[in-house]
Amino acid sequence: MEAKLPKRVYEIAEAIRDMRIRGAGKIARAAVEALIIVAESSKAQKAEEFVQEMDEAASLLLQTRPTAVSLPNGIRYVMHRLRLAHEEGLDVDGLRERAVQAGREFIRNSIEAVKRIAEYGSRLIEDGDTILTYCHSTVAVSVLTKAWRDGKQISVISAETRPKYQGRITATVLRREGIPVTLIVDGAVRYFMRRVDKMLVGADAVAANGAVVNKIGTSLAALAAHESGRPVFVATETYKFSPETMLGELIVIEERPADEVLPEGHELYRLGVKVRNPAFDITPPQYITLIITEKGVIPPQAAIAILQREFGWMSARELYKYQTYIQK
Ligand code: RUB
Repeated sequence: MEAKLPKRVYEIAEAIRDMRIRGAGKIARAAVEALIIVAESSKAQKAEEFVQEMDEAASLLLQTRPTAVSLPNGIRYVMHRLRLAHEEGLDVDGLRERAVQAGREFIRNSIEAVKRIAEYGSRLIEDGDTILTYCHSTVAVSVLTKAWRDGKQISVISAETRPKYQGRITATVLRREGIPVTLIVDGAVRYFMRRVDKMLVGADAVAANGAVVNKIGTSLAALAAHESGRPVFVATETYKFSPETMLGELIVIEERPADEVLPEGHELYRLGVKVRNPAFDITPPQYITLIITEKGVIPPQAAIAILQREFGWMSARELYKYQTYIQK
């Protein structure tokens, strides 16, 4: 029988799905927060019931957005520790404590990671730099803000990022800091590239081969940067690295509703025009200069080393077993 989860958990899942909570880091923290809510409010009497409730919440949250690897990794962080505690034979209160502790630890580490990336990343920014950014990444913004607060006179070109215009959020946040910002349409990225010193973006996922998944259009911008010989930096926490890609799995690219591109009822639909709305694309490692993580700055080719360090304790078999466990 399916457990009735707290209302707030459905609300969080819905907010992630319809992008009121967005950006890979915030998505992961919100999902883990939801697991903490389930753990704290569970009325389960038996350990099995408690684990089942947590499992149901995990599956609900996992289905909200498919591309941000931070989401399954955040959920895995809590559920793996819960599973170990269950194997140890802990009772409901013991399991609750472990789950809440793991959740809080993930959120704390995640916030700490962003601060550290800001420190490492800002060292790559020079006084007088003009930096092109795409979409809205909290991590990329924190790098730019840190550089600015350190006294570097930077300016930013923000691509507006159709169809949801996250570039406007970036422009708002940076402008409120006092940073000079120019907003451009996505199609103007190559036009401006020669006036730019660097490109900086966040990530939704990083694959074992160093390819980076980020907002649709990032790979075109990176291609233009490559053509103009401009460095491309990606600022991302290591929990956005995808362990499944070590086993050759591909990252799923989310396809969002057509009405984000063309409003419902538009004449073009009647004419039979199809609309496609992939939310992310893949930038190959050869167009990426460096990936800035909380563990240090690495070339994209070293992504596998990060994955082995973070997830090396799981053999391929273990990982599959665990994956099945959380996707049940
Ligand atoms: C957001 C996006 C961001 C990454 C990183 O896409 O592509 O660049 O998620 O964000 P969406 P952060 O708006 O569709 O969620 O650095 O904040 O984790």
